[in-house]
Amino acid sequence: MEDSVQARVATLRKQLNQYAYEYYVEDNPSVPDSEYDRLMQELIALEERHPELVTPDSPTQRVGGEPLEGFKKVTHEIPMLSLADVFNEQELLDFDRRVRRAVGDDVTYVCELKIDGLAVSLTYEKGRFVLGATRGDGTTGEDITNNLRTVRTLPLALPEDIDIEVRGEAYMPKRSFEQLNEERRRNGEVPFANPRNAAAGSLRQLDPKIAAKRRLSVFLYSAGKFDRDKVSTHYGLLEYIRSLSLPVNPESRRCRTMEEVLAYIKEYTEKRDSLAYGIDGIVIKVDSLAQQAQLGHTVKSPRWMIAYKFPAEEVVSSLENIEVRVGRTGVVTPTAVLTPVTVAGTTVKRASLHNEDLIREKDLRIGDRVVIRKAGDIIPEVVNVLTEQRTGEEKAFAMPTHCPECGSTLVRLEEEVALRCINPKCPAQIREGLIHFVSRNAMNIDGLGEKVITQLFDHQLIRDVADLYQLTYDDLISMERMGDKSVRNLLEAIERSKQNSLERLLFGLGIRYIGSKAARILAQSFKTMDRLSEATMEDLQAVDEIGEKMADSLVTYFSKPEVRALIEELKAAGLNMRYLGPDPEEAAESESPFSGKTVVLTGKMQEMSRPQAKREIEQRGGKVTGSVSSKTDIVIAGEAAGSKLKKAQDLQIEIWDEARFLDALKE
Ligand code: 0OX
Repeated sequence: MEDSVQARVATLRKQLNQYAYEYYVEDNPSVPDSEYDRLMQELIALEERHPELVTPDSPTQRVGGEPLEGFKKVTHEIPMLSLADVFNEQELLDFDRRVRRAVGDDVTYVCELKIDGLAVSLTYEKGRFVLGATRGDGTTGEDITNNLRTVRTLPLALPEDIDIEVRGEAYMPKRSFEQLNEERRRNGEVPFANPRNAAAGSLRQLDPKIAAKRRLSVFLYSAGKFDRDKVSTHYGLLEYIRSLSLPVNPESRRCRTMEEVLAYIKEYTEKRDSLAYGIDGIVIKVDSLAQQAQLGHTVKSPRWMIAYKFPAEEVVSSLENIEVRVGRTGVVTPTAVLTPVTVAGTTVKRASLHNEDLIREKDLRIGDRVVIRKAGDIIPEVVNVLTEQRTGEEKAFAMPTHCPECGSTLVRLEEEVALRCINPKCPAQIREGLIHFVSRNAMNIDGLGEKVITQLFDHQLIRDVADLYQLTYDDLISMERMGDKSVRNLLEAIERSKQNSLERLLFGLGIRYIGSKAARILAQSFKTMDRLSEATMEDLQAVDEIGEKMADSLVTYFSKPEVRALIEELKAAGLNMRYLGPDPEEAAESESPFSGKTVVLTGKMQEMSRPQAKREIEQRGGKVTGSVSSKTDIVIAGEAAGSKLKKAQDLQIEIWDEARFLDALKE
């Protein structure tokens, strides 16, 4: 091969890297896009002709590699510590005092923006990007090299052949976040709650092609292993990292006094909204590396730095209405319908009001101006009412005494805050029950979602689950947005569902306390619907994991004549009533969102007591523990969740609200 090809390839890569840096990092391109594209095409063509010249750090290789099966674990040789938080000026001054007591009065700080993303580590060997990892629990993270490769602002090769591990925050710029969510809404996908979740979700994609489309970015602010002789201050380290053409946030500043630190905080509290990326506070670090070493660190975080967290963003909106919804189990929940407002990066239109007590405590009236905030920056809540802005036109709200759908008297069961409609014939409960019956982890009838069920129900084509099996082509074609093809597919899906194994049907029937795992255990133990429906309390409780409450619920359920009639009807329609399940171990592993997960419950839930929630999770293969740690997979936050929720946020653990939890139980 001619030397000239090799030389040309090298020149092209150098030029492309330079232009990409100007474009993505400096936001100041020196050539038009067309020139960049032309050079890229030339490089692609040369590499196609000479595949032996392709290297992993070539700018053509941002999206290489096939989807992974799972992420490999990465051990951080130097642990990735986290930040200690303070929430007010006083705590900040206390920090300063502690620092001065330890190292004397000659202290300079560096103030940085606290980027709202997730911590990552990037390893370069001989100047080449070889490994990208998440922080994980600080000791062990996940290998997300292929996804980080797709981040345009990260060079795949450094200008020097050095070994260095740099650390920083991966984030999704506000604009990219909005575009992504718009697209997701258009495609009928659930939008991300905030840019941090979107960034985390993108970096945890097994297919790098998806990450590549997500337009992530990174700011680097520290180093793991590197040649420490290079620098003696944190600010010097930032400059050094920047000199390696790695992206460093430009807003960092040395501050020589606490007045300057406070001025920096004030300045960026005001500039916050105009930045292209989300920040959730300011990080204050001791500048001198010698002083940092003197201060050391606790198990969790360095003593030489602190994060000042901005107070949760609060905005004002109007309470347009309070809607009341009846769920499958009859629980009635009030929801605030708000004039849409942006809070902490996303649009909020509704907020759960949980129950009547909360409405009374806050004295909420329809038409009120209300303060909204997101608990833990995630779950929208109404903080209080601006009573001084009342005009007198506001209308007091009273929870209905009767079910809004069936008119029967609502009751408050013992030990429950929630109101319930206990009419088993309540159309709302029946409709929700039908939606549950066809859902993925129950009968899994594709093409039969909430909208179609509601239409069929409103047209009185279905009143119970047996009616689903009597639907005809003519019934379905008359529904909105149902064409010939979708009707045929749907009929096929309904037909297919008749062959489901017994546990799906059992779960789908929505028997109280019988989640998908209990349904599977029952199906495995009793094998047929007939045997199960004849089982006594003793027979049922003899099964491991079936307690008194479940047994009682089953006996009561099967003793009802209308249940017996329904089961006969389903039999006559040709539904399978036997357990066909394969390997029970395997099935138990794969199907619940809780299998193998460690879950922490915090705050007060409306629909379920804590012990019940615990049981539901355990029935689905999850473990419930009392405190949040890096081993926690999910934190379920009810109302007024406190320090555990905060800790979960700090550790970047997945947080669910009650609605999401209840949905997951249905799965
Ligand atoms: C940020 C940010 C996070 C250094 C050692 C422990 C924390 N989110 O922007 N962490 C750090 O510092 C590390 N700095 C930041 N700017």
